[in-house]
Amino acid sequence: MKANYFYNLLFLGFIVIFTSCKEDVKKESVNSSEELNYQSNIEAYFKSNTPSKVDLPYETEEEYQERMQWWKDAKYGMFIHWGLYSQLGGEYKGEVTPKIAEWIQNTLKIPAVEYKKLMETFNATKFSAEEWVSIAKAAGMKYIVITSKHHDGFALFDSKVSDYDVMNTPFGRDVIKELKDECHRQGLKFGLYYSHAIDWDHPQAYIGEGELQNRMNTVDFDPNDMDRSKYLKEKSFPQLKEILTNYGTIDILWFDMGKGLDNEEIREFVKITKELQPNIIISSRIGDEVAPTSLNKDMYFDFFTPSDNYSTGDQFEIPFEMAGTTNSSWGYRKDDKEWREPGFIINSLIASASRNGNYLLNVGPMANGLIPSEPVKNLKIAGEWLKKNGESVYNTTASPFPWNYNWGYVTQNENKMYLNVFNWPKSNRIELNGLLTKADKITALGSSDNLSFTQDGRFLSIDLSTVTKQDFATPIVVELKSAELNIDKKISQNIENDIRLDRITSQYMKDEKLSSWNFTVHTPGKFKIKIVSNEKGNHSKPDWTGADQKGSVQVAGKIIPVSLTRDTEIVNPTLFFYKEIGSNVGEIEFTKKGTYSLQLKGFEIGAGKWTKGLGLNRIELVQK
Ligand code: H79
Repeated sequence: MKANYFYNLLFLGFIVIFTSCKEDVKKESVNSSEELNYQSNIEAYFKSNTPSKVDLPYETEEEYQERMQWWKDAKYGMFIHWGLYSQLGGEYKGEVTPKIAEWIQNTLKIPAVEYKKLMETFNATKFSAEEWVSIAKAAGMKYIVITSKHHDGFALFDSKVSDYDVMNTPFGRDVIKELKDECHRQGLKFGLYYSHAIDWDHPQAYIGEGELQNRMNTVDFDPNDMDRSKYLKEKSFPQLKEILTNYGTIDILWFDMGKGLDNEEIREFVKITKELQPNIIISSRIGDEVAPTSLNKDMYFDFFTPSDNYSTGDQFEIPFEMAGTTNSSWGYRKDDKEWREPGFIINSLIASASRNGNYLLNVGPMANGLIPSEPVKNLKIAGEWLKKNGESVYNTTASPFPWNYNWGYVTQNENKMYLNVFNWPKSNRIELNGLLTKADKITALGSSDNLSFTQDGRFLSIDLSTVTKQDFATPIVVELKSAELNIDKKISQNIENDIRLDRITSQYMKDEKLSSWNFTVHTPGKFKIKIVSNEKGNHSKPDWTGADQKGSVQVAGKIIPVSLTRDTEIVNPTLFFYKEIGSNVGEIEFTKKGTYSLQLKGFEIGAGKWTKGLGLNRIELVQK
């Protein structure tokens, strides 16, 4: 999937569209956390979706925020992929699929008539909605999203539109109804995934040409002889109406893989959805996310879905939701035992929360209805941590700082800031850089003992030596004198004298392949320069594009030629399958205090999993 893409581009899209009337439009800039006014851009976004075009009820920004509130507070949901493919567990007639298990029909080119025979044996004797919802609840999840129909076309609900549904299996129970009722009984919100564009059972489900044809069923059907409007009219629109009509309130509609649909069709999907469920929340994969600038004008969605299992520390224009797997597949895969550890899960969740995002973590139940025991165990352990420390996650808002910290992540709730320490520093101290609001009181979450701290100018330094370190992460609560934070967003050397230049704080000029930062130095000296970049691409064969380009670093009057080498490797849980690669590129001396600039030249930057260019994460200047 070429999806995703475009972290930066999302920003760029908004910046370009919404500032283009001003005369001072400069080059494209990636970050500009200081200048960007998120609120007004959201407003502009909604105003661009006027009723005249989409024929939707107009919604003000306040109404949007209100409708999204439960979702933003929830932070954590369970994704469930379950269907006929669950019986195969990634293997068909002795052949193991090299790709994600729910794609097996497509990847192994199984003829539809053969694949459909799986209906005859679908009998989930151990299925219990109560058990699934209890697992999600014990994990600390606040909502569930399940595949009402995945790409194979098989419906897990009672459909009058198509016989290819769960009612025509020996199981014969409406899974969607049972799960929905149970979710609402146990107080969880309930959403549906619906594969609106791809359908391997319908002969007319045309997506597009070239690469897009890999997503279609070309084993049984001839792509040259397809009329998508028939598929939409005969199956996709009417089934969408069924799931939005027959089950009471549906809280989320998780459209996926909408690339290939045109804007008129997308508008029709939105219209049906919103008319039947006015408060529903819609995923951005309803359309082609590769072209956000045009989508912003013509589309309507409520949250943005960045690349699966790939969180790069960016903060988006609208809230995002990172969808992730507990092993490497969405549908059950019997040979995949590489389960995500509780610490990884907690890390991904908090990394998302600290950047205005939710985490939708998947389980792939087996055909008998049981969720594999390993992820259940890991989810439960993470859930126990959340039970104790949930205050630092639920109902919070993003970090007020534009940069990231080595020790962990920041979230905020009114005048409280939560610092979740994942990497315990050897010095037993952590610091905040740029906080001008005064701290009143600092404690470890769950303890009333005051921690000692110093606050001097832009630096708040906290002594952790009396804190009992928790498993996985230890939240520290900073109570501030005011909920209106005053943050100095200029980059500065930190207390340990190092300088961290995150990609998200850079100014980026794409045409000139130039990333630049300004920062202040308070303690001069010699520094090692290290460039850290992320692997990307297909998770089964991560690609590191660092060696593809050459350039230079210009800093303090010195030009240092740069060709990146794979010097160090770090596992960063938020990237799951991908590593952070460190490249040592030389040294620099700052002889005086003051403001400096650093420019990275010659490198096209593409932070997304599928975007072209170097997956730049940050540059570290470490004092020798
Ligand atoms: O529902 C889950 C996946 O089945 C679907 N979205 C999540 C939430 C999905 N994830 N990744 N993809 C789809 C990427 C698909 C990439 C593709 Fe391919 C490349 C489709 C065709 C070529 C991977 C490789 C799947 C089949 C071959």
